[in-house]
Amino acid sequence: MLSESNIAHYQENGFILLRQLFDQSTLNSFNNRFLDYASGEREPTKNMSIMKDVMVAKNEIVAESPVHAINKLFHFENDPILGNYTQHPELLRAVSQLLATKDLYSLVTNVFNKPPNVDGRHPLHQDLRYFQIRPANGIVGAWTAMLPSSRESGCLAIIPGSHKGILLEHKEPDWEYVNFAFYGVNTDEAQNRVHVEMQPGDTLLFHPLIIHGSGHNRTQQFRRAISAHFASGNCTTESGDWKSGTQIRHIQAD
Ligand SMILES: O=C(O)CCC(=O)C(=O)O
Repeated sequence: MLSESNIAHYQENGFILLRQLFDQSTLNSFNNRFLDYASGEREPTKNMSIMKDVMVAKNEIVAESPVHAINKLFHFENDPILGNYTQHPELLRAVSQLLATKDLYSLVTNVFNKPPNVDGRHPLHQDLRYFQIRPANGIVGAWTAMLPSSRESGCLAIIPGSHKGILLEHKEPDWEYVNFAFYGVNTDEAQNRVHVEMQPGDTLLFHPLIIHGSGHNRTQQFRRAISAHFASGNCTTESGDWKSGTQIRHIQAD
């Protein structure tokens, strides 16, 4: 349950960090299931994509193992184990408090896998760039560390308060290696970013206009996180019925 000061912090800064929201046995179940898919032992479910890091895809490096090749697993909503992420009671309670409704939908689901020895940076961006539904205040992102996420291993970096701005223009960054659909913004505030170091189970909830990204993994360990975006049932789109989209799932919070 979020306190009033937690909610005020979210409204002022655009994010809130909930330490140890997920226990280790739940994280183990997510990690093991991810490894089943990433190693090729399990066939992807319908709609799921398992994407290679661009450096591996372009043969710039040879991945040490199949799991070292993977940048992200996209759309896990049809997997019963990973899908539990969007059913976690305390997560849903916090999300429903931030969105002021129990009528929730999950929009997109991801496991972000940052192996050692790839560039792996995610440029500063706003997630609203990827969504058609509005209002922005009706959407919240959740990102949970599955493995330690430190500045050294390429943790998230966010610009507190940047959610009070507008949706900026996004472009592919001028970097040598850019993963698929990683767009970035130009901002004078980049020096105000804070690095959010997280231990397994820690969960960041963040506004879709907050400017955030992540850095290189300079360790020899994986950095891995599980993530979903949630929207209020009160959101709308110009293009019509977003709730029947193939990746959208209705979720009833307690
Ligand atoms: O996990 C990462 O490195 C970046 C994730 C991210 O930017 C996002 O969830 O929008």
